[in-house]
Amino acid sequence: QEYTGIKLQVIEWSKEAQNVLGSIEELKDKHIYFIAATLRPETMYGQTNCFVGTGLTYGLYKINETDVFLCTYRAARNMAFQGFSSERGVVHQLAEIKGTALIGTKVKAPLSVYERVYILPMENVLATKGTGVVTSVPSDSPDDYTALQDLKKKPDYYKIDPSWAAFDPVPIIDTPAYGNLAAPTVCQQKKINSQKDRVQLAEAKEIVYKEGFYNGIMLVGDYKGKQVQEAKPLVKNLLVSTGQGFVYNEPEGLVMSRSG
Ligand code: ZZB
Repeated sequence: QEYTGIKLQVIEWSKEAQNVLGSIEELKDKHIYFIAATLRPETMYGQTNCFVGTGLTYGLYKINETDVFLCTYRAARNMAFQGFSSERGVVHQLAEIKGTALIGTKVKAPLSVYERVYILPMENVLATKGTGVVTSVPSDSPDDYTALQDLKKKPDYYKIDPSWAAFDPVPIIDTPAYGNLAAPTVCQQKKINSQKDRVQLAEAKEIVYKEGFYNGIMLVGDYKGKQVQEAKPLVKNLLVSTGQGFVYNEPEGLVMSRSG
């Protein structure tokens, strides 16, 4: 599985993260990035937030003299075999932190129309997939749309400040069947009410993915007017060539056997 790793730079830590990480000397003056794994680089214009799993633990890993990546240990280890560490296969962990402590951290999401977005909680983040960090595009991902709606409806329950979730989905891809906000449209049609509606969400994801990929037209950004299929590798190259992203492979068989 080939992912694009997206680098979301930390602008300001949440209070809790500041407490855990603030005194760590090796993190001072470093560029620290949440690393999200995506299969849809062309949708990055519509990022409204970034999700972490509340039950997951993350590490901060030294990549080189200036950069630190935040992701699961599993992902850091895979990356260490793909050139993201000074010594092949060796991870250099600087700190560890729980997903819940990261919520409310302010980051810069590459290409997003929003200047700054927040780290927010999602219930269904898989520890065994990607980096455990999931950047959120509610316009074109039913999972993201539903999780963000849940947060907007119940900020107290999810222990977030409402302002962190106060970002509207951005029309970034036009589709003949579901218009320019395909995920919200399909979620409404299927009457999906919460991120706990797993079965319907899986169906919605399949539908939205196919329609966007095969019939979608870019409405924004550097490849506005182009078909999604055509824009996808171009946006990926743009992210990589500007240092805002990188190509990351997940050895699927290996992942399955390790995660058990
Ligand atoms: C941005 C994005 C925009 C995504 C979109 C999807 C969509 P798949 O096909 O099942 O492999 N993802 C990545 N890592 C995780 C994780 N650890 N736990 C849960 N979800 C994760 O799904 C790949 C997608 O799953 C990735 O691409 C990522 O979300 C999410 F408009 O990144 B995507 C219709 C889907 N649209």
